[in-house]
Amino acid sequence: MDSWAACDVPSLPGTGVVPLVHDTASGSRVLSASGPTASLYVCGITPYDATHLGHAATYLAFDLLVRAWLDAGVSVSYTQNSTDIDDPLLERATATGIDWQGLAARETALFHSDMAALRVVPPAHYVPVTEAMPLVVELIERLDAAGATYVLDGDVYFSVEAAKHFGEVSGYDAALMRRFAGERGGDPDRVGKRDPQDCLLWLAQRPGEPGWPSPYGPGRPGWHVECTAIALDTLGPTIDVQGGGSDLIFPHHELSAAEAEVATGTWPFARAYLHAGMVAFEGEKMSKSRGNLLFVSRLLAAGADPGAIRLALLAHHYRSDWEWTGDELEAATARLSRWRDAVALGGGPAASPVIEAMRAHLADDLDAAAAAAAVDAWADAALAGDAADRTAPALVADAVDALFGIGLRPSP
Ligand code: 5CA
Ligand code: ZN
Repeated sequence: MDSWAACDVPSLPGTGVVPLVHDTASGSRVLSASGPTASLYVCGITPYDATHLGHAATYLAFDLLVRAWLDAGVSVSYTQNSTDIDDPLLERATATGIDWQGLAARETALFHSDMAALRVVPPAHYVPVTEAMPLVVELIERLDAAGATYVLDGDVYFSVEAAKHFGEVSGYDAALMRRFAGERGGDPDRVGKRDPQDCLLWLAQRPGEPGWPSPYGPGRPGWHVECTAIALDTLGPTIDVQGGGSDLIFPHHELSAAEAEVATGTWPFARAYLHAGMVAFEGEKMSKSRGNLLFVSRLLAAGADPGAIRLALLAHHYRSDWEWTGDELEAATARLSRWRDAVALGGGPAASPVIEAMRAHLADDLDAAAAAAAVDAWADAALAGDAADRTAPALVADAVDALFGIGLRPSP
């Protein structure tokens, strides 16, 4: 499937810095790219209710990384999936009387238009799981050949015992694993499983549900194996960064890594695992299942500036959990117009210290809030008439555009 429309990313004078990022697995900072090309796999949406501000915050976090890489002269190979067949999507389709394909197509289109409006650099590979069935089946066959699968009442399971490094992505103990597996789409208590953490690879077709052909009979994939298959196919056995929100640490990223380890015989699957914090609203994590959602499309339709939405979200460190209160957008809109006023003056303090400060803060585990404070300081000085370097406004506008994805010039 095509990704959303690309946006221009200006190049800046000098050279950017490859960010150090916090890796969940090691708990330490690691260099985000290991060579001239960085590979990135970010888990995509399950398209039944898109795009809420929590989704947007997570995808913007990875957009900061992509933009920092581009600024540092690193080429980016970026894949995102779409979980366009899964239990919650089928349940929502049934509840609303829409067929599941129509629901997925509608919400995917909305997600793409939101991402384009927010000027998120699109992934080169955008792969819905319904377009990846042969890859998934091939991966299950590899796991089967490795002796890591078993069948339970017609469903095929992955045996975590086969993965030596199982548990090393999350570092969670057995009790926490069990709890999160139960809360996040797993079936730790299903009778007959060899280990509570064994996960579904292939779910035999249920009455009234769609199914795809496989050597195990018609059915559909389990959740984790879709991302493993799509990542291995598009990015190779070892990727630089796997990302998503912190609710994907376990079981999703743990099990994806375990499957990849058994299939390829290599470890780690990702050199760094990056996880964005959870955005809450009305006291709880914003989530489709709870229904406490604020949609990007509604804010845009109500006249919000996409740059202000970006700035509101980027004002929080990507790893922190925080709550949207409603004041963020107003504050970001005021901040953005101050930046735009400063750029429109036609002169200001020199740009290079601002650009270097933005780069240094973003290289420090994507500290966008600190980078934005550097722009504030420049704008304050420009508005106070402190200096009149006539080249500075255009360069600062380019830096905010390239590194933050926010336009400061009036649209033509
Ligand atoms: N399709 C799977 C991944 S393969 C999935 O988790 N889909 S999702 O639609 O539920 O979430 C998409 C992304 O948004 C995930 O990275 C998830 O961690 C993130 N996300 C969901 N809710 C929030 C939230 N409230 N705050 C921040 N990020 C969130
Ligand atoms: Zn995923």
